[in-house]
Amino acid sequence: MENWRLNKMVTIKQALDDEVACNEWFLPGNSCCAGCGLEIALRWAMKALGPNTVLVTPASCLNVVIGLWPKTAPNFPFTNMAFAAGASAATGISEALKAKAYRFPGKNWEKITTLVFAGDGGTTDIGIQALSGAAERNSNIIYTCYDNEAYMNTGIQRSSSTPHGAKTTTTTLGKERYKKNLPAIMAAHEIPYVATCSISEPLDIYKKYKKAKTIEGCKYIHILAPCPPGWNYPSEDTVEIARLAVKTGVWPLYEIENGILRMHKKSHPLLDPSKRKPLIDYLSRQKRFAGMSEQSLIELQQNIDNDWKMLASRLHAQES
Ligand SMILES: Cc1ncc(C[n+]2csc(CCOP(=O)(O)OP(=O)(O)O)c2C)c(N)n1
Ligand code: SF4
Ligand SMILES: [Mg+2]
Repeated sequence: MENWRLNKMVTIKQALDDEVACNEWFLPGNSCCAGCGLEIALRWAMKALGPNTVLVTPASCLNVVIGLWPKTAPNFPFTNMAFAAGASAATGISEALKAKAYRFPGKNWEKITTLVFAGDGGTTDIGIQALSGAAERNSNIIYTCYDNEAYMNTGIQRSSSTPHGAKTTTTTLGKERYKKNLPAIMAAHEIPYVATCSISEPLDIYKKYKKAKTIEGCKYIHILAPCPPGWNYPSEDTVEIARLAVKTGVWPLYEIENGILRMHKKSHPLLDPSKRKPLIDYLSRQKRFAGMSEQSLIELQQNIDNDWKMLASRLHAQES
């Protein structure tokens, strides 16, 4: 085995500090497509959270790929939920667990984590009012948006999380509008924890979920999860494409804990635009961006730069 690969494996092993993390909780043999980013996201989130977790899954690819009992992939309790109701169902579960802990002290009901894993359609469009309500109530849940940037399960329709220029079956010439910045919207709710992740940084996913588990209240984690059939690239490129999203600045990695923004070590240097890889390196790997006009490219770049300026001004305000 190549040395760098061996070193990386040793680092990962050292970081997975407990037995729970060395186990698999979202089992292989499920019906995800080859190279599915969602599968990597859930696998690593569950390594951090362990089986003492209840998963709520609104209508989405995940809803389907978990499979049918007794051959279901999650090796822990989960519930399928109506499309719009992920956050409200999770609030109900977490309140029920609180009531159980009160009525039956010493049984560790309060140690169970309530987790939502919802797609971008289920989060940025149809689930946003339930999510906003849960955030305002500060419900004790971890809400995850796994973002494959379209309604994949029903045939690649655009969502408000689809980026400018991307072709879907409902934006055949490329989407005109820009991606909705949901992490920023959630941060504006002033919940205790908001984070972004990429499936190319599994240890970052692991650490952020470990942290989220210890925080009381509403936690929001948004994971970029590439999708080979939806983004139109070869399945073996998933991790590389997610990595390019980070390196080009398309997807900044950060966390906002009690209002304090911290950039991930791979994103912090990119506050300087000259350190970012060219946007085209990311776009040219995916056929959904094929044929994008020069003007669209410039507009997308401006939109990305504006998001970075917002992050930089927040960091600057913190420091002064
Ligand atoms: C109220 C309602 N409208 C539409 C659907 C059909 N539907 C099921 S999954 C899905 C797409 C979900 O997209 P997203 O949340 O992005 O998850 P993904 O499929 O991309 O994983 C749709 C439209 C539904 N189940 N319920
Ligand atoms: S369509 Fe995309 S998100 Fe859905 S299972 Fe396949 S790769 Fe995963
Ligand atoms: Mg989606």
